[in-house]
Amino acid sequence: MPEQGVGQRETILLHVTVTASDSVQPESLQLTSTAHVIVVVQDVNDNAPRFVSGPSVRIPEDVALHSVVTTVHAEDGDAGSNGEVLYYLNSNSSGMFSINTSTGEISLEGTLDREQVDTLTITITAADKARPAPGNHYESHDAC
Ligand SMILES: [Ca+2]
Ligand SMILES: [Ca+2]
Repeated sequence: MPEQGVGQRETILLHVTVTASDSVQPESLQLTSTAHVIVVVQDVNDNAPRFVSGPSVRIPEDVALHSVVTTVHAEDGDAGSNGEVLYYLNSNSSGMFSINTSTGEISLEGTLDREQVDTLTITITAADKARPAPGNHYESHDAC
């Protein structure tokens, strides 16, 4: 099997052979039956998304409204929906920014004025799509 991506490593195929035999003696008279059982080890959501994008970005104050100013990215080592990441902006963005929940693209939604405010801090949360949500599978990330 070829090497798979991080998100797919959690599914492993184990091939087990089960042999049933009776205990008649001598052994040459024993009857046996063999079954092949495939055991599929399913993924458990034991990885939280981890941000791999930088914690800060510099943007010019005249950047156009609604344009993408940066993209955040988090990785999750689990398989399927356990490893698919969604991004959320916390309330501290004050309407200045919006985020694409699927891609992590952050767009400018308000007018910047460096002479008034030269650093903005917003908090982004990455959460995987595991259901039901266990509550400890996401982390927050500050971007300036
Ligand atoms: Ca896992
Ligand atoms: Ca996960």
